[in-house]
Amino acid sequence: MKRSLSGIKPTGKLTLGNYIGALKNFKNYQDEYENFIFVADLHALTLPIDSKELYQNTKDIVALYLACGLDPKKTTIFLQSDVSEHSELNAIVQNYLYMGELSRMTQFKDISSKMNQSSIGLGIFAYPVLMAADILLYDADVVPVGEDQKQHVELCRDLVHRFNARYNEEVFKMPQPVMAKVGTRIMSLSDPTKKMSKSDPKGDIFLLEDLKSIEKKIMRATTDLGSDIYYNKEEKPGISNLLTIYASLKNISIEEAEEHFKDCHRYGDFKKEVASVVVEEISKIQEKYNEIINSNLIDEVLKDGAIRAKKVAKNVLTRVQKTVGLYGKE
Ligand code: ATP
Ligand code: LTN
Repeated sequence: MKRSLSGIKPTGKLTLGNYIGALKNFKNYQDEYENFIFVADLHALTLPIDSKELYQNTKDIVALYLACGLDPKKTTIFLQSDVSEHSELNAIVQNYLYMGELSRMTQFKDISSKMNQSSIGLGIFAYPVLMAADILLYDADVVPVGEDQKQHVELCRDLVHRFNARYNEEVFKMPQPVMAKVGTRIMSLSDPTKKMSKSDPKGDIFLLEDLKSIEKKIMRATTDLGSDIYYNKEEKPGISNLLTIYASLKNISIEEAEEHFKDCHRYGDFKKEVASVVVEEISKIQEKYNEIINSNLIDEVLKDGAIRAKKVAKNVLTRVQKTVGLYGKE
């Protein structure tokens, strides 16, 4: 059976962008694939984070994984830090990637351009190495991610080529990034030329936000000149973003969403309909989240998930250790 693997780092409260670009798609693989979904908690340490916040974010993400339809019988749900093989494989594969490659990563360039150059942490620089280890440790065939993570998966593919060529055998499986048909990059509601990101409370919609506040944010979303509803990211970035959100949540194409709104010439009416679809979807998630968050389910799922994940990870790690010639791994 083919394997799918993905994860989210618990750096903040999950947004509608995280949901549409990543989370919503994770469950699509659990019937046809062996599905591994984890919380990338070690990745969350790459930028300063309050320990209590990290703890709560981690718990919330697991509850949201379950609330969004991941079935722990079909999907192995676990914490990265519960499977020490991630760090062990990281220590090996870091030697097969180059600093030049890492410094060309868009996400690193964006983050580091806003920081004092002399205090950029090693972890944030080396982030894609650990991410590659995460993927390779499970022989993943597909990796569902939003657009901003595609480059990191491509780097992982470069590593696979290099490593397998070096040892002249298929030690690592070649992973394929897969993205949602609609909504690989949801934009901020306050500035639709910028990505919706956990760190922008004004333009964000959070999955655990009060429903009234979500509705308000959509009604106030920055829109464009004119009154027609059609998709054009350059002329109408705000309307295009809302159309994308609508299409994704209705599981239809952008063209079908345009068709639906072709006779609507008032932005207010359009926004009201988008808001109601978003509120409906998020309220269902919140209802399930509330049932889960204070139950024992989270700990049970993580305990079982760690055991299942470790079994696979250990095998792959041993294979790699033998390949590179670490003594005693025979
Ligand atoms: P941060 O604000 O800390 O950079 P983030 O909101 O970008 O975080 P990540 O943890 O980096 O979120 O991403 C988790 C997953 O959600 C990734 O697969 C990422 O591609 C996807 N994702 C994040 N933001 C968006 C967005 N605005 N639209 C679509 N997908 C997104
Ligand atoms: N970098 C991803 C999280 C992540 C991930 C992974 C995703 C860490 N390791 C492996 C897919 C596969 C992010 O959410 N920013």
